[in-house]
Amino acid sequence: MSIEIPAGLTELLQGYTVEVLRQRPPDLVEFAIQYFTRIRETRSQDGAGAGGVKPLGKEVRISEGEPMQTESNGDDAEQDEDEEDDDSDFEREYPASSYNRVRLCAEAFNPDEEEEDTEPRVVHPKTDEQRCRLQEACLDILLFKSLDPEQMSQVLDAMFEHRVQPQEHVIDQGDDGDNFYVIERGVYDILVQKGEQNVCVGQYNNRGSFGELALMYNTPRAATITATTEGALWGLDRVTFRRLVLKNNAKKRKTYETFVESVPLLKSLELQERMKIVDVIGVKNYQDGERIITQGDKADCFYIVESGEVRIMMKSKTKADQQDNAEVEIARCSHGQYFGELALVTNKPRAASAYAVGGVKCLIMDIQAFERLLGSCKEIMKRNISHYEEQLVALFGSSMDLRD
Ligand code: 1OR
Ligand code: 1OR
Repeated sequence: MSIEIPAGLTELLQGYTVEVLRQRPPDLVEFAIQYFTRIRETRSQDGAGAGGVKPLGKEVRISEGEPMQTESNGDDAEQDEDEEDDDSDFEREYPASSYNRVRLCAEAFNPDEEEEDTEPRVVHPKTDEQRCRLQEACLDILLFKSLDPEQMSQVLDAMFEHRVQPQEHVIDQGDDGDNFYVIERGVYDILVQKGEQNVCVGQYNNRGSFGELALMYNTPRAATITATTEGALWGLDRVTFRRLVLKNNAKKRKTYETFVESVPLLKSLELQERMKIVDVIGVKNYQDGERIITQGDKADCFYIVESGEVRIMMKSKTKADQQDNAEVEIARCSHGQYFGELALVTNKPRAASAYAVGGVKCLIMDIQAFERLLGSCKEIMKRNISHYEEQLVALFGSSMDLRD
């Protein structure tokens, strides 16, 4: 008995499989419903038959509550009109929630492909005063550190201000990811569901950023973020984030794959885990003599030396030296070595200062990524911390405990 394979079946299933592999959705059935619904919709608009399956490779804009302008060159004008027509038909038939889900899953930007950048740009107009505040807030955002000036300018154009009220849920765990957020001000709790309860696992205090994971990996939101004070955030839509930041991350992975493999601390991690570290690190250059860490400061970052040398200095404990605030050199870190872990592990202020010796390049990770990705490396760090304590006694004759 021979079984005839219906025309179009292979292409249909192949298309679905490719999208699954590209986007790695958490729920295959849900994704299949959205994928095939979208195909049926496209087909009925095109009047195409079962064989006319269109790849879902085009990014679709997600509309924000805030006013948004899109900039496009003349060539895109007609295409934009078509897109608007498509959207309104589509919206009529599908309720908003499922519509957004389909839109989120419909995008299939593959950062490894050098695609031509033809999408209309998102631009939220800003006053000079807003732009100044935004630039200030973005200065230390690690994910933006490797963007070139043109990409950074597109990011700034696309960001929109979002004022928050105390108790507001900016992100709810389990939701689809819509925006990435940069903090201008305000305190935000990070809550993770454990059993029936939402447990607070950390906090952002007037700086930093969040909401990158769902956008990077096409996963549901991994945590709930609530404002505990009034605050101001800057949002960046998913499509722009993926187009600019993910594209850059693909380059970062290529550049740093071999380096992170050579870092002794990260040896025990799986390749996938090391790549996730690369995804969230920022790269920063320091000039000779520049201070990287200041003893006594509150800590929110961890550092790995990519190139150059870092001198670790501690305020001396002798009376004479204390008076003129003298520092003594206690250690040096070079290629592949790390520093700035102690304060993160002990939850204390920085135990020493760090200075660049010549030009230095460091990979920097924020405390949330450190907690999330380096949990399994903490034992190694703790072992090294006991060496610090021995050295401290030898150097200063002090039995000060660096941990509590
Ligand atoms: P997202 O898009 O998943 C929630 O939306 C955001 O919370 C997430 O991106 C991160 O930006 C941020 N685990 C997961 N997400 C976290 C965490 C975190 N901290 C901040 N976010 N952990 C806490 C580490 C202090 C690990 C918890 C087990
Ligand atoms: P941190 O977050 O406290 C300063 O910021 C960093 O200097 C610290 O993390 C370590 O990464 C690094 N004692 C304390 N911190 C040290 C030491 C150290 N060496 C490097 N750091 N000792 C030197 C041991 C060779 C003992 C003190 C005399």
